[in-house]
Order: sequence, then structure tokens, then C-alpha cells
Amino acid sequence: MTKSRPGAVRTSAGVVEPLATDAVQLTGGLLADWQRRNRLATIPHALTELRKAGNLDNLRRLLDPSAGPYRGRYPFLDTDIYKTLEGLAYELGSEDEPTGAREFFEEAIELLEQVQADDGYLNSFFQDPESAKQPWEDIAWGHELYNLGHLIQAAVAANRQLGDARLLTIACRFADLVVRKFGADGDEIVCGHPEIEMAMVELYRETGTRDYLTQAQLFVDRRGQGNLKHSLLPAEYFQDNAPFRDLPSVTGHAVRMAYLAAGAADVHLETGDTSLLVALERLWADMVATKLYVTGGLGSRHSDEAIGDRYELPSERAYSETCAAIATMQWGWRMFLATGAAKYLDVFETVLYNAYAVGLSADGAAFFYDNPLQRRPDHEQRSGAESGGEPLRRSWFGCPCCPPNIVRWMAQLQDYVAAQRNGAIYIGLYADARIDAGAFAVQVQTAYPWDGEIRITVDRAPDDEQTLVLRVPSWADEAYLFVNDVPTDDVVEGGWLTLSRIFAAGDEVRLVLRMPARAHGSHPYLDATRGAVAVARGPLVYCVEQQDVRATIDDLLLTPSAVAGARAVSKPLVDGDAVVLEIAAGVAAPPPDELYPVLRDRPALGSPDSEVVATFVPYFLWGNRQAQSMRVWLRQS
Ligand code: FUB
Ligand code: ZN
Repeated sequence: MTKSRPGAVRTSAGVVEPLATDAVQLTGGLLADWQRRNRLATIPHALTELRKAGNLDNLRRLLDPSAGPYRGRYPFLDTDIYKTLEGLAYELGSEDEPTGAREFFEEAIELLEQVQADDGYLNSFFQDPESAKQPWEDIAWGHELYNLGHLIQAAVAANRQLGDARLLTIACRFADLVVRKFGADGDEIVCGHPEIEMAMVELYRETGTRDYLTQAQLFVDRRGQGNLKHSLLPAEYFQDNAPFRDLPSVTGHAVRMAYLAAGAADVHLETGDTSLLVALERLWADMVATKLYVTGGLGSRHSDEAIGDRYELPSERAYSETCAAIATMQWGWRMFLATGAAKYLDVFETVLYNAYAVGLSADGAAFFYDNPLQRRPDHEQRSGAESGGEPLRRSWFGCPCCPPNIVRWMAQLQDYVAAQRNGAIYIGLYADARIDAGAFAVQVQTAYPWDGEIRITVDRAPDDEQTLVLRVPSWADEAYLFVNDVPTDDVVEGGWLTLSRIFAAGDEVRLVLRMPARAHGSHPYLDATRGAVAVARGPLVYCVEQQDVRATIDDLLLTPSAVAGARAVSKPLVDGDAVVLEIAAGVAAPPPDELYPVLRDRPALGSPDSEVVATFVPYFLWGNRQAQSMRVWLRQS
């Protein structure tokens, strides 16, 4: 069976090629549960919130100005519609199609068709006759091309997943305007918020119109030429402080940085420009070595939503925006396509199960915008993004970029599970799934990420040799492979186990990744968590919440061996079963009152006064019960 609907990224230009979206079906387990929750809870919730917040009304009032003033503060509120439409494109027509989805989809498209200007321009904020600003007047802050980027991604998804070209027509008209205005002979601008770059490349992939690729390339190449003028924010915020290839490190606003890098990776994929790949590999390596949280989160500062300096990774003030997590995965996926290297998927997976997943509540209807790694008992700032609101996740935001980003990302998770290279199937993420790559089709069964055993049954195989390539995550010190219960002597190379055989239907490949709990320390320059211990098991980072321990969590003391001896127990937690870790922790005596005691000798790390069994829960599930204190990093004894 030939699979036909390309996923979010369609390229055959890399080392590895994505599979079509309908070639991979998530059939069970955590990722499928997330997708179901997206359909049943998050999407209906998002549609209600979007209607309540007036996003569609902002378009509607362009047809009928008596409908009231522009709703919201920002010029990018159309993107929340676009991100939602992108998610809906995957879900319309599904067995459990989200309630209200079709109506919203039709209504939004009809409005967009009606309000698009004759020259193709489209933005409800700037088209507003009462707007204080004219189109293109404020390139640094106006977000007009960021808006177009999300429109294009929604349009491509609708065309690919539904065969519905209406949004694509709208997007192409706007994109053509941009090519005319800002192409090789046009104004040499770049948008203050990258996003347009990867979208324009995808539009090229979808339509074959090379101008779109050239435009994306121009936007990458023009950065760092001092194009952006903004009185309040520094050039770094916009990644305009240096040409992309010369950026010393990932810098500035986290989401902007990672979207830009993902777009540059797309440009590299289609043009073969190796100078871009060299820069991207360097920036990625530097980010992983110095700027990512243990959860995979990116962005250390609330101020300017910025990435921050190397090793500046405070726990309680981590920004780690949910959108930055999605952007990091988009970048990582393209790096994998470009190079075939497993290390990009290692980071992708860490981000997915931790920095990203924590952004959504277990019931699918509340969101973190910023994702701290510690919450103190007397925490006062209720949300890093906005004042007021609940102490934990919120149902929506005045700047609601993250929730609809989650909607679209959940809907397209299957696009990131597997890939192919010269007919070989690469499995990068483990989940219950059917993977159908044409003549060769397999089924994956696993309880991953709760358990490290993965069974892959061959459904269909041709008579000649086929290759299955399985990622062995970097955390897996021990990996065992069996074919029809016979151990193989294949060795892990660069994070991959490659199995070339003549397979027959019914053959079973079993990969066993040992998954003990492990203790992580941090680099000595990382002052915020130096000497502390974080707990992980498989791809999941764990944390401790106050309600699960009969001692103050600030007094808990861990040793690496206590972590290694953790008891992994599957039990009901919040909204289903989860593996929690029971760890014998020391409890320090209450500390002295002095904030800065005089040191007479080398201070002891802390010795336990007593012991307690502390239950650690997956970080992504924290904050789903009563608001209490939480820690990822604990003291070491
Ligand atoms: O500026 C648009 C979006 O709003 C950014 O990506 C988020 O960080 C938030 O600032
Ligand atoms: Zn966001």
C-alpha cells in the first residue's frame, strides 16, 4: 500500500526522509493517549477559548466595524487561529472528530477568504481601520511575516491532510505579495519574529514554486545586518546581532531563536548550503552543552523571554516556554533529517516528554506558559507570562501562543516517530504504532516510556533483504536485541542498532533498553544546581512534590546510589497509571537561620538526620493536584 499524505515536513533532500503522515499510526500508549486527549479535551477547549477571546471576531469586524473594537493586545492573534487550523487539519474526519471542529474550520476559512486584501495582505490587527499602525510600518514588532508563517503551515497541512486547497490559495496570495515586496529586488527586511523561514520552505515543497525557497534563504541571509530597529529591545532579542552563520551561540528570545534555526535547517536541506549546516551543528552542540535545562527546556530568563548566558539555568525562574520546546523539537527533527544523527532525536525525546509535555494539564484543558523546575512553598508570582491567574496551569492567556501550539503539535506527533533512508525504516520514537513504509510494514508494541521493552512485529515484507534501524537513546547503558527470541550480536553505532535481514511476516524483533533510575549532576559552572541531584528514568525526568513526602522537600538529601536503588512502581496518578519512583532519601536537620553563615572550613554537603521514602513523579505530571512546592533538583548528601 502506498502511503499518500505527507506530514508536516516533506523533504527528500536530506540524509533521512520523513514518512508520510498516514504511514505511521499511533495505536496505543502514552502518545496515542495524548492525541486522543487533544481531540476530546484540548481542541474543544481551545475552540471555546478562541471564540471567547475574540480571535475570529477580529477578522469579522473587518467586514462589519460595528462589531466592536479589536480584541486583545497583540498583532499576532491570528496565529492562534492558524495553529489551531493546522491541528484541525489532522483531526477532521477522524473517528472522534473534536466537537465544533468542522464549524470552526469552515467559519475561519470563510472569514479569511473574505477579509484578505486585494493585494494578498492579511492581518486583522493592521487591517483594522482604527489601528494606530499601518501594514509593514513596524517590521520589528508587527509580526506580520510570523503571522504569514503560521498561515502557510496551516494551509500546507489542510492541503496535505484534507486535500483542501482553500487556505493554500490564501497563503500563496499573501506569500506572493511578500516575494514582490521583499524578494531579491525588494526591501531588504527581515521579520522581528522568525517563523516565516521554515514556512516558506514548506510552501516551496508543497507548490514547487522556487521563489518561496529563495525568499526563505534571503530572510536567513539578511539577518544580522542591523535591519531591525527597535527602541526597547536589543538586537540579540531578534537574532539580528550577527549574521546567522556567525552567531556565537543560541541567543535572544528563545522561540525566535529556535524557529530561525529550524528555518535555516530547512533552507540547508533544500539548497545544500553546507555553511548553514556547519553553523547549525555548532549552535546546537553549544546549546546542548551549555543552555538547555535537564528537561530539554530552552530559555532561562523571564526578562525578554530570553535564552540567557551559558550555564545560566536557574530552576525556580526557568522560563522554558512551551513554544520554545516545540521550536526546539522542530529544529532537532530537521537536523536529524539533514544528518541522520540519533543525537538530535535524543534531545527531541527529552523535550517531548518533559519540557513540552509539562505545558499541558492531565485533563488537557490548562496550560503552563513558562515551565519552572522548582516551585517554592511561598511562590507569589502566579504566572511568569502574565500577572494574576491561578498558581498552576491556566485555562488560557492574554498572549496565548502556547496552547494552540500544543494543539497542532499533539495532532502531528506521528510525523516524528519514524523515517526512511534508502528503503530502511528508522524508528526514532517508541510507541504503540503501525508503520507502513510500502512493501515493508511493522507493528510496534511497547509500554514506553514507562518500560524499555519494545516489540516490533513484521506485518509485511518483500522477499529481499530489508533494514530496520532502531534508536538506542543515549541514556540506555544496556540495550539487548533479539530476533524471534534469539539474541543478536548487532552493535550500537552512533546511537543506532541496524538490523538487515530477509524478514518474513510474523517475525518479531525485540529491543530491550534497561531503564534503571539514574542520578544526574550538573556542570560545575552551572551555579544554580551545582552539587545537586536530579532523578531520571528512561526519557522521563522526575520531580518531587511536597504532598508525596513526609518531610520538607527542601531538606531531602539524595545520593546517586539511593537513586539507583529506586523502586519503580506503576500506580494510578492524576489521570491514569504512571510509573513513580520510591527513593530512600535522607532528611537533613532543619538548617540554621543565617542566610550567609561565616565559613570556617569546607562546608559539608549535608548529612541526614533521619530517612524517609520519597515518591518521585514524572515531571510532566507535576502540578495536577493541589498547588504545593516542587523540586527537580535536590540536595546531595
Ligand atoms: O511574539 C509571539 C509569541 O508570543 C512568542 O513566540 C512568544 O514567546 C510570545 O512572546
Ligand atoms: Zn508560547
